[in-house]
Amino acid sequence: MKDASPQTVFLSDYQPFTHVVQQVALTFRLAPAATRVLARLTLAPNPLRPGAQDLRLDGEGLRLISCRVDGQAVGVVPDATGLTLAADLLPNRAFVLETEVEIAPEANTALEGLYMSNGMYCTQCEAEGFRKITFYPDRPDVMAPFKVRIEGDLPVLLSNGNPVAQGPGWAEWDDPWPKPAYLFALVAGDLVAHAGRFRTGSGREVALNIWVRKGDEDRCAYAMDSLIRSMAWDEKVYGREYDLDIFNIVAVDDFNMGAMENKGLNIFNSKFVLASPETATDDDYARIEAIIAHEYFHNWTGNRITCRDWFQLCLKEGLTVFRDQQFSGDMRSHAVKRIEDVLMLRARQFREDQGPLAHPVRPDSYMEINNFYTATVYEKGAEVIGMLKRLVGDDGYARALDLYFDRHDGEAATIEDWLTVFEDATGRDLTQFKRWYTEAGTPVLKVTEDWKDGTYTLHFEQENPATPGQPVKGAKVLPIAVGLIGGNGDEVVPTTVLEMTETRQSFAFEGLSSRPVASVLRGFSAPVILDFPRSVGDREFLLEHDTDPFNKWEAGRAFAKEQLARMVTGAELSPSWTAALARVVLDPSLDPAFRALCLRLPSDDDMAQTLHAAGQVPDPARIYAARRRMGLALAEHLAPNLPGLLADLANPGAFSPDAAFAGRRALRQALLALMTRLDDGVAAQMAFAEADNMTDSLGALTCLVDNGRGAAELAAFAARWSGDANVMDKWFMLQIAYAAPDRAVEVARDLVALPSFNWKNPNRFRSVIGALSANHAGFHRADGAGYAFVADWLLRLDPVNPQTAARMSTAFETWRRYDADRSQMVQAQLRRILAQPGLSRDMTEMVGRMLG
Ligand code: B3K
Ligand code: ZN
Repeated sequence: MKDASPQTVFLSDYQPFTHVVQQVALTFRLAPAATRVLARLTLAPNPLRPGAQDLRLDGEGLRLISCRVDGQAVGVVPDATGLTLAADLLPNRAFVLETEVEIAPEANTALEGLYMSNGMYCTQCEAEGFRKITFYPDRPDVMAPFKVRIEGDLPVLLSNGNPVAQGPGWAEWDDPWPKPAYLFALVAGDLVAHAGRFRTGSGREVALNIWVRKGDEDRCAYAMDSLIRSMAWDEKVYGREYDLDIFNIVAVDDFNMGAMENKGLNIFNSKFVLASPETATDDDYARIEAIIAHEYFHNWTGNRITCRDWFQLCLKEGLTVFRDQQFSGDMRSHAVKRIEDVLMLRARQFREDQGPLAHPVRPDSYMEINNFYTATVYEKGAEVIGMLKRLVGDDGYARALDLYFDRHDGEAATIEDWLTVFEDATGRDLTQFKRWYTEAGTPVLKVTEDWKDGTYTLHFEQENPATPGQPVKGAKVLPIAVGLIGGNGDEVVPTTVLEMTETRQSFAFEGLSSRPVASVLRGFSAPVILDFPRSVGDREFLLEHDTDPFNKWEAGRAFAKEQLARMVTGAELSPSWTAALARVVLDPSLDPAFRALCLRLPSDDDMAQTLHAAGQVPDPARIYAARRRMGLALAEHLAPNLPGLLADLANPGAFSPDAAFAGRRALRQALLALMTRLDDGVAAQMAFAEADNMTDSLGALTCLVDNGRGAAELAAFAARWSGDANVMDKWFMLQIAYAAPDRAVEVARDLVALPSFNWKNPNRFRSVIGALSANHAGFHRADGAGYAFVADWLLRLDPVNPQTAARMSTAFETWRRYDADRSQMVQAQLRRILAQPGLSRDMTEMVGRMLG
């Protein structure tokens, strides 16, 4: 939606809506170019807003056909953003407002509101898409029961709630649970269902369906299994039962994000539903399980209890991410899950927090709310809940959650409500803790230690860096989980949570017989940058002996980063790093998935972030070269062991997506990557030829491409999978992400010239533009060609799909890290984007913030 002068919305301006909506009845007469939407709203004055009030309804791009109040036609003319009914047109009691509008779903390329994807109608209303369907108070605190009638010549017609009646060409649905408009959904298509059943704890039967295009039904089993496990888990762990007779999931190919939790009718990007061993990698399986769970868990955390306004987004997203992380940990491995989550947090959220787009977990203003579905709201929002749980304990957390569901069921709540529940359930004062919600930025936790007369002391100092609009901040409450390990590897002080509330604080451990080695910030107990200079000996010791799996991994990680930081300045890699890492990799008592994570070298972007945080100017080409040297040294060190390890890890018979098997494949893949550095691609070529599943096939192909090989294999892959868009996205992505830095832009240019580069499809667009920005040295190459390429494509996508274009623009959020030439080139591209006439509100806000 074009918007010449986008307005800023402020949290402090919140007011309840003028009216309450008691009931919504919608009729859709579907037609691609001219769908009619009849809305019958039963409204009443809101006692919270006394006096006669105008009724303002949101609406964008709607052709108004008629408008009636209690059956009487009223002459009103909509403006660009909605419709106002003056107070004198409205009775001072309950009344019925009927509108009829016309919309054109086939012309909707923004994929927000009602749109079409491969002949199927589908909706996406969060955050503000419902206003593109009908005139309505499109805000989350207006909750109402919805009845929906769909008329259309497609065989499957779905909406929220329970099915009421259907006949040829029509269907009626009734959702008894009051909901905000952002949870409305409609789907109409020629679809088939993969069906299942679930019996709730109280004995109600729920029909489950995953609706897909014909031919995809046999790729739904894993998603269905994940759904059933999610439903059982939420009953067992949170005491939350499902509350309708039916739960539908629909897979769609054109979708701006992962999935959407519409009440009783979740809509998914098909890449997060469809899986078979031949087409999905182990990572895909894990993501499907997590996203199915996430959307299902929203039924309680998001739908039954929703957000008062969009500033409270983390109330549902942070909590639901936290819940899906717990679930995945229970299903798989808590240690591995925690490491993966922290890798993601650092790669996305720390990156965001350290740049011009930094914002609090609960922002206090926005121009376009879609720009705030961020790693900060989601992932840092989940970390904040993890800290809260650690501070109040598992029992306190369980009591608080029970109280939250009791007290706020059916309501639109706030972060204040959430914290009050914890205060009431546990008696703890959370005034200071609330800063985690209101202040942006990643705290830096500096640690020093001393040892004297049997007393070991840890000295902590926290720094809360300035972020846009927030120059000065108070100290945060930091739960710092610490354990002390004796020289023989025994734990002399088991994990203890130190609560830091001041800028500087020391904690002493008395009565020790010898100097211990401290394991600090176990389980990554607070989302901070830990600045604790350690000796090589301590790092080696912790990598070998730490009983906390996160910190065991972290010891190797910190060690690798220190080595890389020295190597970019030309220093040699220390053989003690290689030897220490090899010991972990060769330790058969350790989980293969954990060993695979230890083998994963810090990414180039992670190193750039780390060097920048240490006050240096990162040089992308040098970082890339140092990481390649480090990988080669590790490969050479492990060379004698590689053939044996690879043989031991060969697939034992039929494919299973289980965590245990996936872990073996991950380790094998990491070792194959090392082998490919040494053997001219022979092992990877063989692995590619023998692969009977996508994990192994794509893994082998990645090894080849990463070493400038694999032309024949890429061609064979494309020939086999050209009819499968989700698989072909991987093919696009891989070639660019793993291209040699000086070739990445050229590879991307060649790929966008292919007829199969359907750039209006968000998955395909991301698989090219996202892959180029993920190729750190390629994107940041010195002549600026990477920047120009990405900017060109953002400008092209913006008028078609501003939401996805704005999201992809975060490729540029790190520009301040780099040297003057690069910074200037990025700024020039950002200014070029900003100068584009008719630039979307989404992009205007993002680029404006990035330029600062
Ligand atoms: N709530 C949706 C995200 C909506 C994004 C709107 N731009 C999916 C999720 O977080 O579960
Ligand atoms: Zn969510």
